[in-house]
This record gives sequence, C-alpha cells and structure tokens, in this order.
Amino acid sequence: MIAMDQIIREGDPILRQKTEKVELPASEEDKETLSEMLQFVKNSQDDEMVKKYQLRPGVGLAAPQIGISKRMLAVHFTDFHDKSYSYGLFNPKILSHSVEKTYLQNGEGCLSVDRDVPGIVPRYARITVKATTLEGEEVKLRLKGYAAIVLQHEIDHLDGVMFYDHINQDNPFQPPENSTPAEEM
Ligand code: 4LI
Ligand code: NI
Repeated sequence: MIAMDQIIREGDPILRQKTEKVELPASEEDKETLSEMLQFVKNSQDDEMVKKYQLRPGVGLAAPQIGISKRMLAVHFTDFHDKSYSYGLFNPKILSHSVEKTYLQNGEGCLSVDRDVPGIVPRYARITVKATTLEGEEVKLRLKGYAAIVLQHEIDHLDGVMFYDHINQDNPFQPPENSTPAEEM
C-alpha cells in the first residue's frame, strides 16, 4: 500500500524531470504500480483509511510523485454533474484543447506540496486526451471543467510542471483572458 511517506515532496528534482513513455503492452510491474496508485487515490477519499493512515485527500496522482519517472497517472473523482471518473492511464496525451480557459476559484493543491500556494491556475476549459487504460484499452476522453483541470494537473507532473508555475506572479488572482471559473465540488 502506498502511504504518505512515499509521496515525493517539492524540492526533489524527480518532480522536475520529463518522464519516459511506458512500453506497451504494459508489464505486470507497471500495471501493479498503476493499480496501487489508483488504490491510493481511492483510499485518500475514504474516511476510515484517511484516519487510520493519516492520508491527505486527493483526486489524482502521477508516477513521479512516488518517485517513478514514467508516463502513468491515476485519477478518481466525481464532478459537479455527478459524473464519476476512475482511471489508471498509461501514456496520456492531450490531443487538442479549447481556446477558452477555466480555473478553480480556490486555487489548486497538490499532494507533493505541503503549503498553501494562493492564486489562480489557468487551465484549458476542454481537452481531448488519448491514453491506454490499466485494462489495456485505448481511449479518447473528452473532458471539461473540473475533470479537464484534474487531468491537466496530473499530465503536467509527467512533464515536470508544478501547478504554481502557471500562477501569474504579479497578480495571482487575476482571472485569465477568455475564462470562466469551474464549478467546484
Ligand atoms: C476530502 C475528501 C478549496 C481549496 C477548494 C477532500 C474527498 C483548494 C478547492 C477531497 C481547492 C475529497 C482539491 C485539487 C483543490 C485548494 C488534487 C478536496 C480532494 C478538494 C481534492 C489535482 C488540483 C487536485 C477545490 C489551495 C491534491 N484538489 N482541491 N485542488 N478533495 N481537492 N487538485 N483546490 N487551495 N490535489 O487546494 O488532487 S488538480 Cl475528493
Ligand atoms: Ni499534484
């Protein structure tokens, strides 16, 4: 089981590296790792597990956050419209995105960041992601709002990008041009 002490924190250079593609079909080892990552995200939302293991709640986790520099991520959440998303993804890639942007009004948090970084993180309002699932299925996901934000945050980790890299230094709460805030959960 993945616990909080295995989560790599900011300052570790692995979080700034660009990750390697996973060779497909995925090895049993990579599948095991990704399924552990997905289980961690689920556990982090389970009151009993949170209490027992002092987990910090999150909706996504990328492999570099557990010290593995490979293109894999796990997400598990329900959006504002009660649509649920639960995926372990290999080699996710943003195929296209909207011009329009969105953002979480309360800013973003990250399991690798133990401090509050105030400010708006501009994200594309809609994205299309291609990936291979934990089950080995090729999928094309069309995402908007909160789901699009979460996937962009996690895919950024695969490219060594942290959410606060996107915050406007001069005016952290200035909404980006062409944007509407996302509905939060
Ligand atoms: C408990 C049980 C207020 C502050 C509102 C909590 C179950 C922030 C929001 C959760 C904020 C669950 C979240 C992310 C933010 C803030 C992530 C609570 C877990 C809300 C997820 C990856 C950014 C994702 C909306 C600094 C660890 N998650 N809140 N951002 N939730 N959660 N991110 N922003 N301000 N981060 O953090 O998993 S994308 Cl589900
Ligand atoms: Ni993060």
